Amino acid sequence: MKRLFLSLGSNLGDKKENLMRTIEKLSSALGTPAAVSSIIETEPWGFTSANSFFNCVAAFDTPLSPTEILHITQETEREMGRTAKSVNGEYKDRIIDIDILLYGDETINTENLTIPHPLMHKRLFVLEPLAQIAPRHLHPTLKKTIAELLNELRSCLNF
Ligand code: PH2
Ligand code: MG
Ligand code: MG
Repeated sequence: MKRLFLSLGSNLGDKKENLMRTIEKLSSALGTPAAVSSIIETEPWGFTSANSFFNCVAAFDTPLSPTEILHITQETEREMGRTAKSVNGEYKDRIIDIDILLYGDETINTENLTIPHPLMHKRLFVLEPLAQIAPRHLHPTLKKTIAELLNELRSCLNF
C-alpha cells in the first residue's frame, strides 16, 4: 500500500460541487479517502483569468501503480466533462484538474508522469491544503516536510 496525495482544482461552473463529485468518483475507484483537506479559494496561479479556483487535496491508501492511478484520474476528468487542456504549456480555465502530487516516498520520472509533482513546492494552493492533512510527510527529493516547504514558500512570497 502507498499513501497517494491528489490535488484537485476547479475554476469553472459549480466549483465546490465539481470538487465534491470528483472526490466521490475517485472514492469509487480508490476506496474511501484516508483524509481530505478543506476546500480553499485561490487566485489563478501562472495564468490570468477572471475565475478564481477552489482547491483541495485528498489522500488515499492504494495498492495500485502510478500508471493505473493516472488512468483513473484522467478517466475521472473525462467523466466530469473536462475538455480544455493546457495548450503550449499555457493554463486554461477548467471544470476539474486532478494532479498526482506524491506516491508514498517514491520518485517516478516517465514520459507522461513525474512524481513528486514538479511544481508542488511552488504552489500555495497545493501546500496549504496538503499541510492540513500531511504536515510531516517528507518530500522524497527535496527532503523537507510539507510544513517546512509551506513555511519556505510563504516567507519567499513575503507572507
Ligand atoms: N492549476 C493550474 C494552474 N494554476 N491556480 C490555482 N489557484 N489553482 C489551480 O488548481 C491551478 C492554478 C494548473 O493545473
Ligand atoms: Mg494542474
Ligand atoms: Mg493536471
